[in-house]
Amino acid sequence: MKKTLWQNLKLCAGGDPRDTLDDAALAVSDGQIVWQGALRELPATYADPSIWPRENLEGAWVTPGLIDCHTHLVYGGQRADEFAQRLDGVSYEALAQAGGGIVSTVRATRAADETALFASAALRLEALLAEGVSAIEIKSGYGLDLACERKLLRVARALGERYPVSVYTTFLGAHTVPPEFSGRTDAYLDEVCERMLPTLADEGLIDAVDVFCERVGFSLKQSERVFEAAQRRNLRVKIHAEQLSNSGGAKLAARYRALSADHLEYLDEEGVAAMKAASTVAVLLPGAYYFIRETQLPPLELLRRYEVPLALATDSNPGTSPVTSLLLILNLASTLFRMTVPEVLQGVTCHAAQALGQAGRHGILAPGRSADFAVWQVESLAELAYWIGRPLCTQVVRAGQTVYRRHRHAHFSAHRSDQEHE
Ligand code: DI6
Ligand code: FE
Repeated sequence: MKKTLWQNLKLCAGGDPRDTLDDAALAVSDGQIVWQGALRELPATYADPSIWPRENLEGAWVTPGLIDCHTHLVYGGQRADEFAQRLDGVSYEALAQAGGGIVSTVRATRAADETALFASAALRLEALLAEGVSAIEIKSGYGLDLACERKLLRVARALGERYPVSVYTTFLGAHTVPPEFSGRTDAYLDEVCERMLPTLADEGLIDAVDVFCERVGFSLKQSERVFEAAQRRNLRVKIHAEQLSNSGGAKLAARYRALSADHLEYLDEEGVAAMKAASTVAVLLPGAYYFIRETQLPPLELLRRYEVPLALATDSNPGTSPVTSLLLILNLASTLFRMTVPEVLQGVTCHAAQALGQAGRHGILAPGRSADFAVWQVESLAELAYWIGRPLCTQVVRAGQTVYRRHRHAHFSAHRSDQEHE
């Protein structure tokens, strides 16, 4: 049984910077936390270094491993040229009509094999892991036929086997209508609800089911078909709701006890109340809000008043949120949505775990739980939302083992001034 006493650390066990411990210690045995608290109160059981060798964290902050609870991480290609065209004034609609948008990523994804999809997603995942992410949700949704949706979900599972991260898959076959079903949305939903979802659920590839409920996506009635199909397989649901308009998607999702409703810029009080009653988590996605230059803010005051848990995520996708930094999301949520430091830190720890139905496993450090934590070289936890683009995570520990350590391997050779050359 491997035993370690992690000490000389500042502990934020629940992701709330208002509840921390200076000079704390964590006793970890066989990957599980068996004791945590102030070092001065360390029980004698853990005091013998010959049985409990020390790991000294030099006064660093320790939080639960971060959780990115909404990503579209696995896909082919990228849409930088489309981005450039939009900067030249070409509209979304014109791009979509010209075969751009989600459909262009669907084409690139269908053309890519699992090896290529794994390789491109791995680069994005590694960037997130280097920022202390230890659990992540990965949606399908760029395949839009059985074989390719299976390919995406298999790659997502493979990433969780290869990397020190817990992967939770979400089937998003109802992301958009593929070209071969253009104008035949309900026929496509037959394929999604009666063939793709049951087949992939039977193959153990689906942990939850999602739908893009939006004017440009699926209607309330169509979204409800997807939820009914998920319910028939005892699968929890999520929804992309009220991103560009108020379709009432969050209220519908609450009727199905959705784990989360995501985006929510156009959410109204009726939707907020329904989410509260159903314990549905509000997952806010400031990366998409920022990148598509949305102007409608999510109803933070209403969500706070009803005490709906607030989670945050990258929504990492090639079209509306090409983001591979969860720390950037903390800054955007603070700066653009005016969320507080306690809100944003809980948004990527305990509330993000709730949005995945994994509150018992991730998002909080406590005795009896796996020792999954991130180590931060900061003086204040507010720095996690404050700095933009600065590497702050120095070590990641999973089940008591260090799985990532940042080395200052960047080397800058001395440069002699021009005068010295003369
Ligand atoms: N909402 C979004 O913002 C993305 N999907 C969704 O349901 C857009 C995905 C893309 O443009 O590739
Ligand atoms: Fe999304």
